[in-house]
Order: sequence, then C-alpha cells, then structure tokens
Amino acid sequence: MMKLKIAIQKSGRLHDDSIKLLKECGIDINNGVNKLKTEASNFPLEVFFLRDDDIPQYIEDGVADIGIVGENVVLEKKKQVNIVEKLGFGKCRLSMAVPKTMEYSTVKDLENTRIATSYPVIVNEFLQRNGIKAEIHEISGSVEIAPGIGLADAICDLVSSGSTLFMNGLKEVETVLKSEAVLAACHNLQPEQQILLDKLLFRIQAVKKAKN
Ligand code: PRT
Ligand code: ZN
Repeated sequence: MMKLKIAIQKSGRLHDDSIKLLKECGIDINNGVNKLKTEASNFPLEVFFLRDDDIPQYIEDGVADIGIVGENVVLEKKKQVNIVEKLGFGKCRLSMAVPKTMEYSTVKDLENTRIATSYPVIVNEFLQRNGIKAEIHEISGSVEIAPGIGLADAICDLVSSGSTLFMNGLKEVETVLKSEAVLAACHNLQPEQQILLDKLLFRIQAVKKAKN
C-alpha cells in the first residue's frame, strides 16, 4: 500500500508539538530517539526526522510529500511548496531590533545600517519593499549579540517573549513577518497521496476545532 511521507523537525522547538499533533489525530508513531525515520502503526504514514532548514527542499523534491515547518523557513528557503494549513503552534515574529539607546522613529532610520540576520532573503524583500538601502550580514546563530560586539547596527531575528532582545539591550522596532508552524505539501502529489493528505487534513482541522 502507498504511504504518505511526512517530514518533521528532528529536535528543537517544533518537534514535540508536531508529534503531539499527530497523536491528537489518532496516529500512533513509535518515536525512537536518534532514528531517521519511523512508521505509524495505524495510518499509512512514514515519518522522517530532519533539520527544519532542510524540510522545504525535501518537500520540493518529493522526497517527503508533506512536512511541518515554520512559515518563516518556508519563505526564506524560497522552495516551491504549498502551504496547506496553519497549525497554531510555534508562533513567533521576525522582527527588526536596535540598541535601546538608538533613536528610532520610522523604518527610514534603518537606512545605511548594517543588519545582522539569519533571514537574508526575507530581510532583503522587506528593505526593498520599504525602499531602504542597508547592508545585510548573514550569520547563522546568536544574532542578538551582533550589535554588542560591533558587528551590526541592527538585527532581524525571531522573537517570541522578547526576553532575549531585552537581555541583550535591544528593542523591537519593526515586525517583518508573523509566523507559525504550517503543514506544507509537495506541488505534485500522486492521487493516492492527495487522498491520504485530505484524510490527515480532515483530522487536523477537527483537532483545531476542538481546541477553539
Ligand atoms: O536544529 P534545527 O535546524 O532543526 O532547529 P533550529 O535551531 O534552526 O530551530 P528552532 O528549533 O530554534 O526553531 C524552529 C522554529 O520554531 C523556528 O523556525 C520558528 O518557526 C519557531 N519559533 C517560535 C522560534 C521561536 N518561537 C523563537 N523564539 N524559533 C526561534 N526562536 C528563538 C529566537 O531565534 C531567539 O534566539 O528564540 C529566541 C527568542 O525568544 P524570546 O522568547 O526570548 O523572544
Ligand atoms: Zn534550523
């Protein structure tokens, strides 16, 4: 029988809620640690555990049919995938932040600054949309320390509570994007896989409805 292949985050902020959502959909998966993949016992579903950054590519290539990943990652990676459902967890925003001592009133204040971020594609689009010229410095982690060490004047990073910014003497000045975990799917699914996806989606929507 044909199986639906789903990619979820191997470890990190979305892992537990992704597994929990599948459980709430009545899907039993034995989640062995350090396993690359596993199968559901009561639904034709194969589960791949991957780094979130790799998930859009796997879906575009059809190695996975669907996946659970932050919308921020889908947009940054610019892969051809369909966002089929917002999942209501992993909520955050991608925001511009500057040192709290900097005078900031409008987005024009970002003109000619150096902005550190792990999201160069999304930040570039934001700057273009607002007609701002600035220098983007791509760094992969600990973006919030960049202004303090003189590497950048501003940062653009994910924020949820805001405490990381606060602890680093930064203030949030622009929301670039609001994000949450989404179910993304391959553009060209086989008819059998589309039927399985519809079945899974129906259950996900029922779970979401029950929570409201
Ligand atoms: O190992 P892998 O590559 O799979 O994981 P990762 O380390 O790249 O990602 P991970 O697990 O940190 O985040 C996965 C996804 O969770 C992100 O892509 C977002 O869609 C979502 N998410 C939700 C967040 C946050 N909230 C969040 N607060 N991702 C990161 N953060 C970080 C942020 O970068 C900053 O360092 O948390 C810090 C800020 O948190 P506050 O609460 O202090 O504001
Ligand atoms: Zn990642």
